[in-house]
Amino acid sequence: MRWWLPLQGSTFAPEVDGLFVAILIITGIAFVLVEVGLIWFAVKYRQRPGQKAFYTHGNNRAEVIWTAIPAVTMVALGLVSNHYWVQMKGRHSVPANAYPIGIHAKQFEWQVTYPGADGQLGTGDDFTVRNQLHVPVGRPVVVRLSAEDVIHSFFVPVFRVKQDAVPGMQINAWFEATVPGTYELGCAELCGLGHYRMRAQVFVHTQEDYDAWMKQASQEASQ
Ligand SMILES: [Cu+2]
Repeated sequence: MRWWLPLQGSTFAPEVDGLFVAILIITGIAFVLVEVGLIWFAVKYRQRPGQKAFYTHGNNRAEVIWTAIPAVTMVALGLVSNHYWVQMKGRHSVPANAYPIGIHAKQFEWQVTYPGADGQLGTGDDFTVRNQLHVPVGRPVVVRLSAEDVIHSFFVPVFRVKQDAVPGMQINAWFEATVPGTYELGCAELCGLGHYRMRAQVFVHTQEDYDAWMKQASQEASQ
């Protein structure tokens, strides 16, 4: 039983989780310090008989310190996360050898188009399967996302990949699966009444199994 984050199923997962935990620890420390200070001051300076309130501007040095530390922390986190962002979502981030799969989102299903034997989308041997995303393990995959009607969001938690699919646009999202198994793809954008059932299964295969599945599925599709 997993009580914390989902399985780390792609090359992105350790980096995303590392950043998540780092931010959680930093904000956790800040939270504890601020709350302890709040309670400490509320008790220490509570109203007591004979004690008179007085006006104070505050303390310049303390203000500079508690502004500078969060500012530097934010910039550092921004730089680190930008490094990961460029890897995952940067304009030139998709590896040249990535295996292409088309995903068309519509109310309320995922239409997954496979490139067939030639490994190329947009050719005669392409075929489409509903609500099943099959990918090979250990190989970069690029999904070409489009939407039929409204904005949907392609979200595979084990890959730590989430990308909106927007009508009128084709958006590329890439990942490299690392652990064979069966996982979940969900729509992460409230897209209508059937949003809750807009989900698909993700099958991560070894290359051998993937080739066998591809052969069988393309035969079934052509019949
Ligand atoms: Cu949706």
